[in-house]
Amino acid sequence: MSTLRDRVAGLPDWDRCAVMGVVNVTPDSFSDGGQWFDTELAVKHGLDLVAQGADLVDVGGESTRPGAARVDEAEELRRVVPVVRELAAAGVVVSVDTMRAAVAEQAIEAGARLVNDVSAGAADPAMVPAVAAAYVPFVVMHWRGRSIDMNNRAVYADVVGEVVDELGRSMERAVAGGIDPERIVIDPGLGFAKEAGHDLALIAQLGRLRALGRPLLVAASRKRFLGRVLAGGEGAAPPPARERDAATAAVSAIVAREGAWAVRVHEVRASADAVRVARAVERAAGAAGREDKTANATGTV
Ligand code: PMM
Repeated sequence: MSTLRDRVAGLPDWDRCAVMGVVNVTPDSFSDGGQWFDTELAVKHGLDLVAQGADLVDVGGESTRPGAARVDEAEELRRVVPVVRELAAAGVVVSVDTMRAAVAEQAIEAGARLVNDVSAGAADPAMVPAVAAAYVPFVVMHWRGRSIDMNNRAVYADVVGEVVDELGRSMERAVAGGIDPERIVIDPGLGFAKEAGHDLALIAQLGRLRALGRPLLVAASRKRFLGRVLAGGEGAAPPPARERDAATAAVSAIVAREGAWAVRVHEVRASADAVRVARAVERAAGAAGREDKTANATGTV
């Protein structure tokens, strides 16, 4: 665990784990599909998330849920760019969630300040050069292939070790393609080619990902592994995605305490509280540590 705050060049410093609110401008995302599938509603939702405590807002126009088919580029542009433009004009720090370089480029022109590509540049060879040229921060997520068949790739001997190695290679490719290492954020890709046990192991051993030396984004919000945890026994029905927000906030508190740079969540308010509590506990731990040292030095313990 680090008490030094991670910094990402090109983005504000938040002095605690940041909260990234999600705006999915899609008809079919597994957790909130269809709710914000309209520019005006999506913009309003983004502003509401900021009012609830989001530090930045991640706008996406393509669902990455397991089994999802791709949308075409023109449609993705139509969904994403106007929402990015309006939120950025309102002063919101906007991230764009896309696997397409053309969408990233137009979103950046419209004011996006971070590119969040779940494929880390693997889905579109033009992505890394586009992000490098725009000189914006880039999320490198652990990914083993497209949503359509990713569940078949959830095979690991040592999930944490393999995720660290594969993320390290994706980072190297991004840097070789011209992206400033100081602008890279890494993400374990919870639920992407992973079973519930893999996701939990990654959360439990987040410190091993910090060995990669870059700030960590954790996106547990409403994911299947939380459904499994809440269902209890094997074979029991998991609660629907929208009933996993308290569990999501619990993960936010845990990973914030473990030094995550940001959490990506659909329901912001509870996670905004969770990261503030984690920060207060971190400060108290720092103060207690200093008191212990003083007491030891003066022989009072
Ligand atoms: N998960 C989803 C979408 N985008 N981006 C990052 N960086 N990390 C993730 O784990 C991630 C993501 C899928 O969830 P959603 O479609 O419900 O938002």
